[in-house]
Amino acid sequence: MGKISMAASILWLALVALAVVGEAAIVEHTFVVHEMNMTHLCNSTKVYVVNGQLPGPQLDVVDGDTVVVHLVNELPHGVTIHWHGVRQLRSCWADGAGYVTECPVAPGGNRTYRFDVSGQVGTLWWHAHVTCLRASVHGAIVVRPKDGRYPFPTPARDVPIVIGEWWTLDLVELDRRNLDGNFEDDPLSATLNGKLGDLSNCSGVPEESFVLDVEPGKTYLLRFINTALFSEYFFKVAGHTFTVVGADANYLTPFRTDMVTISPGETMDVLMVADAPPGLYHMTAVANQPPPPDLQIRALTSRGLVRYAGVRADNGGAPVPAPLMPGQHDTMPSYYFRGNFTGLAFPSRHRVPAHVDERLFVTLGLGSICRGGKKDCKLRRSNETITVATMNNVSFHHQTAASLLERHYDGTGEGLYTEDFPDRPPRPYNYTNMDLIPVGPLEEVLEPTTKAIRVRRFKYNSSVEIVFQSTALLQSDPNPMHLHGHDFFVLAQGLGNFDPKKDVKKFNYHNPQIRNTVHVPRVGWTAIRFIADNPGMWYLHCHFEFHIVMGMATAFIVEDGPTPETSLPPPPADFKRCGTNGFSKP
Ligand SMILES: *[C@@H]1O[C@H](CO)[C@@H](O)[C@H](O)[C@H]1NC(C)=O
Ligand SMILES: *[C@@H]1O[C@H](CO)[C@@H](O)[C@H](O)[C@H]1NC(C)=O
Ligand SMILES: *[C@@H]1O[C@H](CO)[C@@H](O)[C@H](O)[C@H]1NC(C)=O
Ligand SMILES: *[C@@H]1O[C@H](CO)[C@@H](O)[C@H](O)[C@H]1NC(C)=O
Ligand SMILES: *[C@@H]1O[C@H](CO)[C@@H](O)[C@H](O)[C@H]1NC(C)=O
Ligand SMILES: *[C@@H]1O[C@H](CO)[C@@H](O)[C@H](O)[C@H]1NC(C)=O
Ligand SMILES: *[C@@H]1O[C@H](CO)[C@@H](O)[C@H](O)[C@H]1NC(C)=O
Ligand SMILES: *[C@@H]1O[C@H](CO)[C@@H](O)[C@H](O)[C@H]1NC(C)=O
Ligand SMILES: *[C@@H]1O[C@H](CO)[C@@H](O)[C@H](O)[C@H]1NC(C)=O
Ligand SMILES: [Cu+2]
Repeated sequence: MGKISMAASILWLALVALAVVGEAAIVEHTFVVHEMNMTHLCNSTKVYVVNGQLPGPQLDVVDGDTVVVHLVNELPHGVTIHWHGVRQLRSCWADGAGYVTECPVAPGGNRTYRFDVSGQVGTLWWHAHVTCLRASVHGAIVVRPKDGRYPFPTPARDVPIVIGEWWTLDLVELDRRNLDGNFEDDPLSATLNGKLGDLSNCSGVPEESFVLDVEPGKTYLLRFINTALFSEYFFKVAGHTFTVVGADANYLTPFRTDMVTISPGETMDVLMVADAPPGLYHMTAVANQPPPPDLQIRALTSRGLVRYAGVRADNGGAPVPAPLMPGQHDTMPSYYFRGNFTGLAFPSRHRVPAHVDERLFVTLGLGSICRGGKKDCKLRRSNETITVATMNNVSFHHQTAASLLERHYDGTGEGLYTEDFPDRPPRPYNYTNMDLIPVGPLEEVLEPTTKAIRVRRFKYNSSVEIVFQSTALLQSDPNPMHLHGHDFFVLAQGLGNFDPKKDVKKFNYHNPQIRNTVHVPRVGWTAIRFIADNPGMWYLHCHFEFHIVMGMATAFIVEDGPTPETSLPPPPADFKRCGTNGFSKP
């Protein structure tokens, strides 16, 4: 494995040299996905990784480059890789969403992904997009500007900060348990760049911490990625502040903050100046969660260190300051943090469509279905029901036999999916009534739901507006919603129930942020708008893993436009179609 990644990085260096002289380069890697034993907290655990690395290898590209990744599957499970946030303009076949755009690569099989990264600058990432494997099969995609210039002072160095989780439960087993409505499993710890940090120990021996080495006065570009399955995180560094300059590979109007808040699926580019008295400073990442009566998971934290050059390991005898973090149940700092996001306007490219062709209002919540296909069962989280997650009272059914894109392309979608995803909730209620959190009588009538594959079709070039409403139905989680193949404008967010009469007035048409993932606040709403300009079949889902597994997902079909340049091309010559066993053909 070492050899492969070494060869890949030498190749990469050669290719970057090309890119520097201004030509679009081909960035080529081989990703071998395999099992490995890793020891943390005195326990050897089997993990799924790429090229022996956790986090996996970083893809370094320049805006305009082509990426070619040869995926070799040495796992006993099927796998796909999704290039999270990459626009994939007219390359839906390379999106890597399991059973949506392709059937997974069989054990022992392989596949080549080929796509352009164009018109995007900043941080994206890649991850497995089948079952829960993305908890350890993931890595950064760093996209640098063609001319090397940023709309902010050039940093001395950039450093990915991958927030993750350390799981000892087998991830395929975790998926099986989530599908069965069980979401009570926890990771053991949070991680920063794969390190659990010194707050975790086994028999008093602390775990290794992530260390950021800095020189006084220099500026660092921290590239945050939240790869965690379950939690939004707060992140701080004692004695330092941040300037947030980008998110999801789009620039933001810079704003100052002393805390970064990031939800699963999001990325954020953040400048930090090493302007404190030279010394050691703790950095802390803490997961937040809604307070009881919502179901509680273990408090998750990882701690690292900022180390100024030349400072002794004992900090010259002085205590190492640690940042003061909000309480894990305080979700309001997340809401206010997100209120500060505006896009750095590029008037030509980034004009918000003034008209709306399709308007959707989508509720996000939980529900339940009867176990074993029964018609009637005891509700309120009894063992006769399976808890599922829904969008507009539809729980996405994860079939494992076909690719929705292939069937759409072949015109054989009938019988597999229907195109009637509802534009609004079928049964309006007080979405944010906290009494809906179990166990009470109120939710009983709203709780029953159905599993189905109901997708939504859009004409090419239509302007789509969606208001996502997080509900309190059985729980009050926020929902980081991620759309494949498109970036969208985030027009506004609010708490409580969305009220079209007064809330539309808050929409920012002037300089909204442009994102591929948006954190819809806890018992609140977020409004987005985008142009459906990328023909194909695109997954839309919550990036909390238990929510997606439980069905908080759907897919958007974007029709072909009038010309070849506005249509989805046929699958690439080496594209491996679905076989009869639910894996791609060899
Ligand atoms: C991991 O450890 C188990 C138990 O010791 C062993 O059977 C297995 O072969 C190891 N796997 C790898 C990939 O080294
Ligand atoms: C990919 O799969 C093909 C067909 O099974 C095989 O011939 C080839 O050797 C494989 N390539 C790699 C790199 O594993
Ligand atoms: C070690 O991990 C296994 C799962 O891989 C788990 O069953 C066991 O309880 C763990 N042991 C300890 C001491 O944490
Ligand atoms: C080890 O962890 C335990 C429980 O998390 C904690 O109480 C203890 O202080 C830690 N010990 C050290 C030496 O860090
Ligand atoms: C911006 O963030 C600050 C600090 O968290 C907060 O007080 C303020 O309300 C935020 N602004 C908006 C518009 O939400
Ligand atoms: C369901 O729960 C009831 C009451 O808690 C218990 O008696 C019964 O054995 C359970 N059934 C199954 C199939 O677990
Ligand atoms: C909805 O529920 C919230 C929270 O319980 C409550 O404050 C609000 O008054 C309710 N709204 C309506 C229209 O009943
Ligand atoms: C969902 O639909 C079912 C009927 O299939 C209905 O009983 C239930 O009340 C609906 N729930 C919501 C939240 O709309
Ligand atoms: C897309 O729509 C815009 C505005 O509605 C229009 O100006 C443009 O010509 C359309 N493009 C295509 C390729 O249909
Ligand atoms: Cu969710």
